[in-house]
Amino acid sequence: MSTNEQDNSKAAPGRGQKPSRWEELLAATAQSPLKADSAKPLIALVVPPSPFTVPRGWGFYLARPFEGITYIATALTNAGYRVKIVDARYKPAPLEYALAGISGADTVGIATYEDAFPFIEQLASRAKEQAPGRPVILGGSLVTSVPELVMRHTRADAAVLGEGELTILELMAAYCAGAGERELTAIPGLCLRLADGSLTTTAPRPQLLNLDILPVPDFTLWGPENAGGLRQNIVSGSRGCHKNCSFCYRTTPELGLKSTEKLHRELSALKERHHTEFFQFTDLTFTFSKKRTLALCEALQDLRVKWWCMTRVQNVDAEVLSAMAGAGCDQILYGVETLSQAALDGAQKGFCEDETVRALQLTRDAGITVGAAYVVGLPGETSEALARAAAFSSTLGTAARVKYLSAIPGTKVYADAVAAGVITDELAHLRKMLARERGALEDDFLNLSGLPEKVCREGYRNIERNYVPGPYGTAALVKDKRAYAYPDRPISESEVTSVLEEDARLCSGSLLS
Ligand code: B12
Ligand code: SF4
Repeated sequence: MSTNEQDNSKAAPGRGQKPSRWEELLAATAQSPLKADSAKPLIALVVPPSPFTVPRGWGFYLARPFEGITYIATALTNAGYRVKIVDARYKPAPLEYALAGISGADTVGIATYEDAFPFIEQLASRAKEQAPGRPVILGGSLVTSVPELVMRHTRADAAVLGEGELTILELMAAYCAGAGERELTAIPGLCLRLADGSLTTTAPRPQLLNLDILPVPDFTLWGPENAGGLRQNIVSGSRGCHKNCSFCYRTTPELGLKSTEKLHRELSALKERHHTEFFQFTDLTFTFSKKRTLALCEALQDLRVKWWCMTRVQNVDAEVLSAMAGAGCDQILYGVETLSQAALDGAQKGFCEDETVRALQLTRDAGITVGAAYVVGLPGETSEALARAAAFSSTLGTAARVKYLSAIPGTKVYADAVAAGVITDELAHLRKMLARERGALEDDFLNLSGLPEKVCREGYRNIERNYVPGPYGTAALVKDKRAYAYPDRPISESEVTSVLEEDARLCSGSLLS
């Protein structure tokens, strides 16, 4: 979509329907949270570890609180439940850490990511051994994309599919009321294990289009070590994406929006609470509407924070980029993916190289760091296009990320790979292939390009050589963030060193150092 097309934000708030009881509860408790009720279950929410790595300067992105689980925890806390986040990332013995963390909890929730299946299946099983009658609930992108597969091979009782805030409130209320199977199967948005061991998927829950009813995510629920170090916050103004690229899975396929006012209030509160100097927006297409982007930039301008976002090359023009630069935009990551037109068309990207060049040039001219994400291994990739991508990324398209093609469950690439017999065992794909993917040159990968593996690996390496440092990749970049947000409180040299050390630790084993 071009930036001049119709403003989709009109579609957002509520569609004129009467809010459900659970929407009302979510919105009301966001305004006036209920006191913790000791009669209600204690819910432990587990965040699994990940082998995933990132280039230098992006380490904070791996270590900061994930937004999804924070929303779940906040919605439950506001409704009076006692919640404990058990963050198993970067722990020497993650399974033991998680098991100790959930002991004593009345309900266990596990966030599922594409690369964490072995941990999830072990934890669900051990959690049931620890307390057989205690509900174990899965949620997040992996179980949403392949619910039956994941539920069949774990011992979880229920899976919350898609957006979780309303479903988890309704499910927990049902558990508290001692609901039976008839009541549970009437709750939308679930995959449930029934008493006879069979699985049933309930009616889909419509996605929230009006995100203004969400609470401000309470990152302090992650505990003091995280709450104290939130100078970078991972946030979003929207959920979903209206495109459907062949390799990309969206937990929320429709576009849900926060209003500019809500986002401004939320970011101001987070800046105030955590001394935030940098926001990482996870919106899938930040600039999908020109009108909305200009309004957001106006709101962001007076916040005095640097920020990063992702978008499509077709969704920017000089006016938008100039407004973004003026509002503190530090870097934009574009999904360039490949310079082969056949591969772009096969992936349903819907743009061409000229549009990429135009967007990247305009971004550079606006004074914003250009980031480009590439995928190696798509059908239609050519060695000539890979060589051009490397040359291109050394000039205009400065690479920020290159990854091999991955068959992510729920995508066309995945369905095609299963249909064509490239993936013969879906469970093995989850347990082995995906669980080992680090986002690094040495990864095993799905090569649908028809090119020899060696050519793909060389193409990857040549693009990677041109990495632009991530937002916290050098001392100058670290200083720049603080100076912009807090001009009267310069960062000390020792803090700069500790930021760079954290980054090096999290990105270790990764490419660029
Ligand atoms: C930010 C991000 C990351 C960051 C995380 C940083 C951070 N600190 O948050 C990093 C860089 C680490 C990352 C890494 C990877 N990511 Co990622 N990432 C995202 C991204 C852009 C945003 C996630 C987010 O915060 N969304 C906003 C929140 C509100 O939504 P949500 O997470 O879906 O949470 C909701 C529901 O899922 C549910 N829910 C979530 N957890 C739980 C838990 C329980 C118990 C319950 C009940 C409900 C529930 O309720 C939440 C609120 O509604 C998404 C795309 C997207 N926009 O969703 C991809 C995405 C989640 N990532 C994806 C992938 C594949 C990966 C990687 C495996 C790398 C890869 N191969 O590309 C790695 C490893 C993941 C990991 N274990 O960390 C895929 C997942 C696909 C799939 N089928 O599993 C997605 C959907 C991107 C895509 N389009 O392909 N990622
Ligand atoms: S790759 Fe980007 S544009 Fe395509 S569906 Fe995913 S988020 Fe949307």
